[in-house]
Amino acid sequence: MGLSEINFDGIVGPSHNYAGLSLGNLASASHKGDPSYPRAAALQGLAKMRHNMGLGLAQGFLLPLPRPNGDLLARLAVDDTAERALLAAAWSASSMWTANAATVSPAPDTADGRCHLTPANLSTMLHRAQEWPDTRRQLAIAFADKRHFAVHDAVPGSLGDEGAANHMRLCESHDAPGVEVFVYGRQGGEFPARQHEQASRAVARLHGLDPMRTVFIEQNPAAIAAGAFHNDVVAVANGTVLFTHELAFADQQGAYETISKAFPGLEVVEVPASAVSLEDAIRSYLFNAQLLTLPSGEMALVVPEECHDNAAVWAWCEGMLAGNGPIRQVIPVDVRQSMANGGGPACLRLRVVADPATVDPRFLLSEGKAELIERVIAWSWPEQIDPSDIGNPALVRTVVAARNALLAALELQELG
Ligand code: SUG
Repeated sequence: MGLSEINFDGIVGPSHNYAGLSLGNLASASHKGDPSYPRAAALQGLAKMRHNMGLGLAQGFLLPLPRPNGDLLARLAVDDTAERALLAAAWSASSMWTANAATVSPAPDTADGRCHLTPANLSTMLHRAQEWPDTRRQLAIAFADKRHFAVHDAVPGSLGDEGAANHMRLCESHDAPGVEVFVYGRQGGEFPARQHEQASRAVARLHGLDPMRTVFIEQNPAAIAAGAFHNDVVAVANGTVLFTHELAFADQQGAYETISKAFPGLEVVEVPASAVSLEDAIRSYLFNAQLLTLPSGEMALVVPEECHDNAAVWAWCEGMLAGNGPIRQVIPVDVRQSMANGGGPACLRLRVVADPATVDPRFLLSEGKAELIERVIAWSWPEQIDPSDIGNPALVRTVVAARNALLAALELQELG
């Protein structure tokens, strides 16, 4: 088999909860303290994976990381007097958003012809900064074949890196050399800019990218201020298409020119602010969509159902479909449990271009395996978590046992 795009979705972990931990992520802040439904959340994620597999696309998954994180609790000496947010950080199921797990450069883009993966240090937020050593361990198992993959360490934490959420790739086809676009933010606004330019540049060097096919673009500070804490909340690319809000980049026209110089075949599908305001884009997560090339060659946009609920956004989608653009289908999916923490369909997946035969098969989904995972989730994931339950010893036992049951079912106990 040849190289194809495989989407690795994060399975939503059994400790999924709403702790309001992410400054600048408006959904996380506004759902702080709500009860969460981990079982429903994980089943929504599985349904999305099955849906995309049903479109004829390769699908993989990554496992939830161990929570609560005893090491983090110990290093912070968390006790009854400590801030609840510190306890909640150690319980966070945030590794579900695998668009932040790593930056991935496919083999055709790199100097040594291997696919390179650098886990994101996620250093801006405490609950996310704990992820990368465990993520790295998992990536090193899934992509263990060193003839085809190189898995790096994260770049040092003083340079924030949030992974594929701030990285886009343009190409004539997934297996052809592409142009990689890194989007960084500049500090100084009300909310943190989580992606540091020098982190992006370090990742590009680590991956051995060709400077002629690598571009660095500044995110629009106004987008960050409006709640676009990652670029993938206002732009997404696939194949030759860049689907973007008009206000995604600090210098929008300059960004198009820079990208087209490196990739002359660029097709921009721009949504003007007059049709969809930044506020509506962020509330609906129109751009946090999976822009997929179907086996027929047509492109489909898998959007959250919230897009359907938003009149301006849906009107724009209908108008776009009636026109003659490159995106031929818009498909809403229900990922509401993840959305309430600021994670749409695109946050939940990490794209890896690879030959599926070179990936550890335990991380690849099939219909049978999807049923198995759903069965484990249905009997072992907690139905509901109230914020006051966090830290409760009985809940600790439940979430640890649930994850262990999944690892056993998938024969991945080495992640235990
Ligand atoms: O890092 N939310 C995540 C959402 C990540 C979305 N990913 C992408 N855009 N690719 C974040 O802000 C909320 C957790 C809480 O508040 O409990 C959270 O971490």
